[in-house]
Parts: sequence; C-alpha cells; structure tokens
Amino acid sequence: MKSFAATTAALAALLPLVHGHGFVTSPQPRMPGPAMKAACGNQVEINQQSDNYGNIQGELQVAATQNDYNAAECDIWLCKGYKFDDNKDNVFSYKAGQTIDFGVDIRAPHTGVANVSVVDTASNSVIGQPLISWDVYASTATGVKPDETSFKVTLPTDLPSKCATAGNCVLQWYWYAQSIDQTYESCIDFTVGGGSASGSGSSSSGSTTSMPATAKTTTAAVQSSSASVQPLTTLATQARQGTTPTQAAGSNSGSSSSSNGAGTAASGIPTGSAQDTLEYVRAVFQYLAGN
Ligand SMILES: *[C@@H]1O[C@H](CO)[C@@H](O)[C@H](O)[C@H]1NC(C)=O
Ligand SMILES: [Cu+2]
Repeated sequence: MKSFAATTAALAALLPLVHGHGFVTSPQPRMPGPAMKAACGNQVEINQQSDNYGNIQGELQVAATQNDYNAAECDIWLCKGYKFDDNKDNVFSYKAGQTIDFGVDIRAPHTGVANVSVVDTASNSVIGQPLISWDVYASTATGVKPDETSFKVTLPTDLPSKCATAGNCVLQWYWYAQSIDQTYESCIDFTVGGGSASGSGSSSSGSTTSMPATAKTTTAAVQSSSASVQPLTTLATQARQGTTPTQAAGSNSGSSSSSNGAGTAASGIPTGSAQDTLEYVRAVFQYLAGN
C-alpha cells in the first residue's frame, strides 16, 4: 500500500479535476466581469473568473476576508453576484411560451435539489412557479442522470411586462447540494414580448444570441480547463509536499496559463482553497463509494 498522498493523487487522476462542480453550458449564462468586481470585490470576482463552476458558499468564504465586498451591491444569492452590466451583449430574445433547451455540466455529483425559475432581478424573487424542479438532483448514490443535464423548459405565457426589458428577468438554474452545503447558480438574461401572443412586434432587432456568446463560451471553456489544474496542485501540496510527479506539471501549466496569476499570487492562496481541497477529496471518496 502506497502512502495516503500517493493513493489520493492516483485516485484524483481518475476524476475530472475541478474546483466547482456545476454550471449551465447552454444557453450561455452570465459570466463575471468588471461590474461584478466593483460590487463583490476584487478577490470574489477573481475566484469566479478562474472557476465559474464554483459555489456561493465558496465566494462568501473569500468575501469574508475582503474589505471591498459590498453585500448589498453584490447581491450574491442572485446569479452568484454575476451582473447584467457585464453581460449586456448576451441577452436572449424569447417569445412567450417558447421552449428552451438547457445543457448543464455537472463535474461531480453532490446530492441536492434543483430548479430553473424566472427570477425578478430587482427583488431576487421567483416569478410564478419553477419551470422545472428536482427533489433529488445529482445524487451521489445514482450519479448524475441525463435528464438532469439536458432538459427543456417552457416559458410562461403570462410573464410580467417588465420581462420585456433586458436585465429585469433572468432564467436562473439553481442547485443546492445540501449534502455538502454548496449552492450553484447560473443565470440567462432574456427578454420576452410582454403578456400574450408570440413575438410582440417590437422584438428587439431580431437576432437572438450572436458572436459574443460563442466567444464567451470558448473563453469559459479555456478558463475552466486552466482552473481544473489547480485543485490537484493544491491537493498534492497539502497532502504531502512534493511527493507526486503530477504536481510539477500541474503547477507549471496552472500558473503560466492564468491571466489572474499576478493577483492571485499577490494575495496568496485564496481562503477557499482549503475548503475546496477538502470538498474535492470528499468528492473523490464519494465517487469511489458510489462505484
Ligand atoms: C428552488 O430550490 C431551492 C432549494 O430547495 C428553494 O429554496 C427555492 O425556493 C426553489 N425555487 C422555487 C421557485 O421553488
Ligand atoms: Cu462540488
């Protein structure tokens, strides 16, 4: 039997290596940006910029040590604090009653509950009923099921007229993994013709989403793949200094490919890291237990 560290590192190699564990991939959701940085603080924004799959409790852990975290402005339980102002070029134009295909990427199961709802962003309150919900979601016992990551929702036909204005209403995917107390959210900005009928003439200049969204998707993919290197590095470092060959490779590509490297390095390891590492190790064992 090898050392714990070596064994853990070997097991970790079997899993997708990530910090956070869930995000909507389609339609393209809100992403972090300068407006979020201004409201939630530098480090909270960097935390999500480097890992948009991360959870709200992780953000709050970072926020707790930062003076530039403004709870009221950040409104972190809405869209993880991601702001409309950073996503104005990514607003979907829907019709009342339209059916929308969702894709979600879950990188590790954590048993919880989930739903997708239309949310009034001014009050962070749900409009009507959830469009879809799960009493058991991403179960560690069964693994993630296909209909939890690929599904359709249908917009109500009676959304309030405020949803005709971009920024007022979002489609929010919400996953609370109570087994580990982690909340994940993704928000899709959209407009819909007020009240009834399809399309309401004044449909904002035709096209739904355009080039920027595609570019963002690419960026997000790149970001998450670079972010995915870090947990193993942290894990290996914390488990046993310098015992695994993977650590060297991990830290090289991790630090060189991160555009936020300077900021992160200057402030040291984010507060969330130890928690993330524990959570990650737990995920490894949950994964094994589930097999
Ligand atoms: C979605 O699920 C969460 C967690 O159970 C719950 O707090 C929230 O009320 C749900 N949303 C709706 C609209 O039911
Ligand atoms: Cu997770």
